[in-house]
Amino acid sequence: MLDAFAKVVAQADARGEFLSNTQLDGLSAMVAEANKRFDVVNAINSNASVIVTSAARALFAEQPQLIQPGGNAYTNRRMAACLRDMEIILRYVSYAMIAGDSSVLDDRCLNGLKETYAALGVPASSVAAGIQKMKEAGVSLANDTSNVTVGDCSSLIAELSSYFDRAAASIA
Ligand code: PEB
Repeated sequence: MLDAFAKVVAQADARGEFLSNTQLDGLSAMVAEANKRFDVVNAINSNASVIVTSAARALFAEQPQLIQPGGNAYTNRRMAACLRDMEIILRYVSYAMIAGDSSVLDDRCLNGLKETYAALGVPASSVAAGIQKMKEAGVSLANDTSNVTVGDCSSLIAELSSYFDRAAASIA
């Protein structure tokens, strides 16, 4: 598991070089913008259950077969497993966001997940659709300017979106 700092150190070390100015500038910008990053992560953490439940509700409205007999979210046990999976994925997206690097998401959540869903007979494309809905909810919460100092968060929002997209793409 890497964060943005460990990542550039590993890259530079692989080449036996000092950190480049570009790498230093990137880290410097990250430090300068750090409070926004904390606000984004806080918006997700403190609204995690809303993000998960609203995304699940939207998913089941779009794909009602999932909650009908024979569906993959039919029975309390499967519904609970589904909501739990969405929460796990959201949690790893939040870790990637605070780390500024996707490796924790890749290594500890996405690695082998597609194969796991195939083995379980859970439709991974439906999970991916659920992730896209969590992205919409997460991005809109992260873009909420009430109770924070207003600033340009476009690159952080793009980064946040990229972690959701990465999770969806890895299992789709
Ligand atoms: C991944 N999900 C399930 C299982 C595992 C995961 C390992 C099998 C074990 C269990 O049931 O608990 N676990 C999960 C994960 C990590 C992990 C992401 C990452 C670290 O350790 N059903 C639907 C939707 C979807 C869904 C499409 C969006 O209709 C999910 C939610 N996951 C789902 C279901 C099961 C499951 C298990 C229904 C239970 C499948 C079954 O037992 O029939």
